[in-house]
Amino acid sequence: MDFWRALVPGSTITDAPFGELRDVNASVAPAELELWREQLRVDRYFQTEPLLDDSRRREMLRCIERVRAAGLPETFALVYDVFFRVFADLHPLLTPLLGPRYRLIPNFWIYYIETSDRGHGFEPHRDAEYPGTIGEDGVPTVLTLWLALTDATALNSCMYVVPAGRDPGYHAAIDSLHQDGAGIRLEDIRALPAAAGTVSCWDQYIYHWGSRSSARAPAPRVSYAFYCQRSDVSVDPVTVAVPSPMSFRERLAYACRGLHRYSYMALRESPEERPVLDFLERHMAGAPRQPKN
Ligand SMILES: O=C(O)CCC(=O)C(=O)O
Ligand SMILES: [Fe+2]
Repeated sequence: MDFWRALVPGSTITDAPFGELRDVNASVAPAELELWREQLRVDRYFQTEPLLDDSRRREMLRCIERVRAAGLPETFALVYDVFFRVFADLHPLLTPLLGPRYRLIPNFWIYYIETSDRGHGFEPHRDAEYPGTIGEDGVPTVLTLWLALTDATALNSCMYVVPAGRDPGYHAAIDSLHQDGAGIRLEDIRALPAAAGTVSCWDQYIYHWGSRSSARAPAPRVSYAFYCQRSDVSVDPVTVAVPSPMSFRERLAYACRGLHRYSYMALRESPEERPVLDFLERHMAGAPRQPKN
């Protein structure tokens, strides 16, 4: 822990990373919420205006830059409280959309897309980890939250989605979790540029990807993503109450869980990566072999 504290002086690591959400007094306008709920029901995604507290956003960026400069995967920045403190900004959005006592599914990823054409986001996919997560009212019961920590533009890699109604494979994916994006027309692809501080949100089945960056991009695209779910559905054995205490070791375990789940494309290609995968498997939350203490 001393290593992490020295790496980003001023960014705390405590056992209560969420802070006191009861005191949150920020709010989201009811009319806006209704529009987003409707867009979630029809298109299965929406984006807010920038709503993250700016000093928190900058602190997250600082942590990510330091972790990266230390040669570590950016997702380890999760050890710092600020990545959970940000729920103060999200709470007024998530409570009406997912109900009180919504839970965090700790499938985290921090994206840092460099300003060159080597940098790119996740390839086209459906998140599709859990089947049947659409409520009776058509509103998703599990949401992906994607927080823009820098401006995400067409030049530095923004998200692209295919609104559900324009995607011939969308409905079958709800139960089958298939990844196929066949039959999508190019004109139906929607770019989601996002100013820093914007929250983008989608369901488990929408077809989406992060595009390729370019040397002409003025700044890297940095974003932070995870899932949240209603409290009355059960899709994953590992979920976290918001707020709740969380130890340093648990946060490391969640970082390992995210890296193991989402870096499979990079890691499984070569035998040299086996020791890294072994490490992640040993330490991640929800793994067959749990950390010893
Ligand atoms: O940021 C990206 O490139 C992809 C993000 C994504 O697919 C997700 O968070 O579900
Ligand atoms: Fe995704």
